[in-house]
Amino acid sequence: ALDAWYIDDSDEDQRMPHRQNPNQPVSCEDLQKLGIFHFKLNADIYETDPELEKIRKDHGYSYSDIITIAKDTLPNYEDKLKMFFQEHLHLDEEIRYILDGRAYFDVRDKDDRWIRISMVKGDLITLPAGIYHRFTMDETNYTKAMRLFVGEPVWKAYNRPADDTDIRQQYLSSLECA
Ligand code: KMT
Ligand code: NI
Repeated sequence: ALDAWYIDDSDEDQRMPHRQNPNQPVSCEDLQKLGIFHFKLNADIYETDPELEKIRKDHGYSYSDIITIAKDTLPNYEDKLKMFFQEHLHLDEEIRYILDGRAYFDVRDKDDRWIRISMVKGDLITLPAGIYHRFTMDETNYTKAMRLFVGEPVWKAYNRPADDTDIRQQYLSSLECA
């Protein structure tokens, strides 16, 4: 199961866990209600993994690439980390599979509170189009991740506020009970 929690509001280093005391855990079911899904895979065999193949086939994730985020491997490391940590949304799903290392994804819940999701090797997560989110390294400063996409990737991020976009309105509607 994923480890996720509501973060505190201290402005110490974003790489720290920012847990509240006592910890305020968020369950996998809570995340599913926000449209977030998680798969646990064996990252040691990602190149030949039939489970990954099945997920890709079922969801149409035809595109993939691999990004290694570390000071020495990613050009403009500091700038990119700042960009990743800007609260934003996309017009498409964001799908990330941690192949090595670790990191955090922060997502807004329906009351606009930040949830931090701990992502370690083997975690694949899908964030729905229109959800506000951000990404940060943790204290280990190293992540290798597969980025998946349906068709040609569109990396464009809409920084908050993006509340007047159709995708944001559609996402908010999807959270309401029928
Ligand atoms: C994003 O959209 O913020 C990212 O792609 C972060 C790096 S991928 C783990
Ligand atoms: Ni994003």
